[in-house]
Amino acid sequence: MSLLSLYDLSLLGRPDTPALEFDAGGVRRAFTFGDLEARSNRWAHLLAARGVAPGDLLAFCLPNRPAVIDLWIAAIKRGVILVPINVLYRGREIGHILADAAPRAVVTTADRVGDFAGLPVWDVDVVEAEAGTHPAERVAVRADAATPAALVYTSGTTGVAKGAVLTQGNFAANALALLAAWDITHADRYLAALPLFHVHGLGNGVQCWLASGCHMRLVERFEHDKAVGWFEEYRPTLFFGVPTMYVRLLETPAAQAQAIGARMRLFVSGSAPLPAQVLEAFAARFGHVILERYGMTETLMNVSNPLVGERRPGTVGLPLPMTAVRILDDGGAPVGTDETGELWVQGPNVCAGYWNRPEATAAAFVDGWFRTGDLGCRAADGYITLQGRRSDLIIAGGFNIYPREIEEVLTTLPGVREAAVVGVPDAVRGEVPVAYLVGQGIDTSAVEAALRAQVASFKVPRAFVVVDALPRTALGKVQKHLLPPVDTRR
Ligand code: MLC
Ligand code: AMP
Repeated sequence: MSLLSLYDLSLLGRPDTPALEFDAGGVRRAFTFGDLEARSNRWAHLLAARGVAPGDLLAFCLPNRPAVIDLWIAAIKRGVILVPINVLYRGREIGHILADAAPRAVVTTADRVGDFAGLPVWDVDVVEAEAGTHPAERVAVRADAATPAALVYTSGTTGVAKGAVLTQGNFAANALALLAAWDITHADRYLAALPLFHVHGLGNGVQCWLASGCHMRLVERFEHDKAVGWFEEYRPTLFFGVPTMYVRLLETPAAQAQAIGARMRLFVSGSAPLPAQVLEAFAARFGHVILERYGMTETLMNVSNPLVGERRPGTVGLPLPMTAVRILDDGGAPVGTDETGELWVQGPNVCAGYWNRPEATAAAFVDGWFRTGDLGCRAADGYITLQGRRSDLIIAGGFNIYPREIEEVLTTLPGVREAAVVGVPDAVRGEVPVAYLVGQGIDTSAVEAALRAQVASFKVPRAFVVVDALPRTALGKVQKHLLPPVDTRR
């Protein structure tokens, strides 16, 4: 199945239905599905006119705005593979993606044009205006479930950011599974505050919206001091968020929270663990038990608590329709009930592999099953609980941080001989990174400033601790759990 045939239920089937609204500079822009069909056709013509052929890669680094939607639908129509880039990424992170994917061009905002050396950079405002000069008639290439739709970079289980090749079939299967599991229909109103450069916002939010034909209010980014106002004014029925957003929403005054909760149908959380006490506090305040689900960039969504039935705190629930989950020990044998093992998944939601990395792909896939690197156990009644990861990945506010990447940059800075980065618990972000440094005459403020210039702000450690030596095993491996505790409270 091509993804467009799913979108067509909305784009062609409900042309006069309001589809999308977005506020910019105090002005509301509103679009019907028919408008989106015409706009994306114009963008598809523009891609052709600018020499982007089916199968080509095109990167974008954009805050949420309607142009991302136009670009996405146009790329599906033209068979172009999009490469989303996190807007918080800096030079070296961007450089890695550009070197690895070698896209034809990148679409970005005027202020970021200088960040993308060595390839054509398209100013999104220029492109949007130019698209308006192209015809509104549909052009669409033949595509099927195996046609790649996006290359989404993730640090995955090994630390080097790799591009997961997500196909049209992956996105379609994920959308259909979520529509069925969460009963999303045209009657929903979805408040979209997740960034569209990650699969939570793009793979779940945008796909469920287009496949169901519901209404979407898109906001540029989640801002906790504005979020309550959005809920009050837009009156959504559906919200997808990372745990940090729910922690922020707990600050909502009780009466307002009750009123918002009374109008909502479903709050979904994922991308990082939702602490059971946040689920409980949210239920007390908003009158809703948040539905927690589990996914990955490489697999889109795998496991979800049920819409009807028990949403069990601390668990991610049961495998989604079409997805199978095995929990295996180090030798590849199934573990028993309540025993910990690695989750392996299989289904039409699982990516085709990693871009240009046959060895990483071969290591991740065994007999058609994808090794997630996540550890967990399954209760007798099937509910799955995640218990950590095989790697030392840190997840801060739903953004991934791979310690080794930060350690490598730190050891290039003046005075720093060795570095170890660990995650420490944080009430709002879930985890935050902390750095331990060994060296001579280290100026931690200078180290922080130099690091900030090179990596995304969420990766900059909350504290820098200078120590005499890093605790190591006899084989020289750093024993991170033996590093002295540090207070990161603000
Ligand atoms: C955060 N910041 C952004 C931003 N999000 N800047 C621009 N655009 C965005 N979209 C920056 C802020 O400027 C600030 O920078 C810092 O991040 C924290 O911002 P804050 O305002 O204090 O936000 P906070 O209330 O803490 O909330 C942060 C957050 C953000 C929840 C908005 O963490 C976020 O959007 N997380 C979503 C990540 C996500 O989509 N993950 C899905 C991955 S896919 P500074 O310089 O002050 O630090 C996946 C698979 C799956 O994992 O299962 O879903
Ligand atoms: P990413 O590489 O950004 O796609 O992040 C995927 C990882 O996020 C998964 O491998 C999990 O470790 C984590 N994750 C996603 N959802 C959850 C959840 N509900 N609870 C705990 N961890 C989660």
